[in-house]
Amino acid sequence: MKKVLIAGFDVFGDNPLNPGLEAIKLLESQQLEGAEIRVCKVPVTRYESIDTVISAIEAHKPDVVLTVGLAAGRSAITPERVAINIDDFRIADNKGNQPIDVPIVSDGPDAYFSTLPIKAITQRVQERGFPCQVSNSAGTFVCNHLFYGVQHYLRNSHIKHGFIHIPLLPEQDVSGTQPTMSLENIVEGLKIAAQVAITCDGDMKIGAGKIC
Ligand code: PCA
Repeated sequence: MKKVLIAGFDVFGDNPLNPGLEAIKLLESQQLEGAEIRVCKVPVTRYESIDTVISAIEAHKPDVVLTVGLAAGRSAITPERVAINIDDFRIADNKGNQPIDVPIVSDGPDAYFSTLPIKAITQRVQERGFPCQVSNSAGTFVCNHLFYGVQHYLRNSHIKHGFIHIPLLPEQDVSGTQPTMSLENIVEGLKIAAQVAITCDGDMKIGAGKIC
């Protein structure tokens, strides 16, 4: 039986909830077709986040790793295309670190692409009725940091990995001014993404480009 590790971030900043954390609590007991789900809670802290996911990879030996975090302001599930080798934190992480323009891996390449089939995931999630779009920037905070660090660790491995940002939960926007997605839909979308990643060899060549 194949295994998918889904790693969700803990709470951070002034958000009392992280939908990534809430999603992994529900995903822990769920099953995919032909694959089991393992989950891992990730601290929103430079390097500790990477070490936590590497330890979970070593413990569970998954075929696919999905790392998941909140992107407030987004209206869709967004598989990230690329991780860049820079930390430029607009706010401090949960241990007070706030690096500005510091490489994550000093001698690492400028960027790594996701090894998930991001186009196939996007198409399948949309077909099942959930908003989903390829994103071309995971930002420069701990999500990008984790995405880059895990991809660097997996650079010579057959384990597929990529980062997926998800929207706020409805209860996180009591002013009603931000886009949100229900936890049920987020969980369903992540399950579809995991199933596609387990099943798909390579990706689909379909356009998802943006003009700025
Ligand atoms: N989102 C933040 C870090 C943790 C999370 O869930 C980010 O996008 O960097």
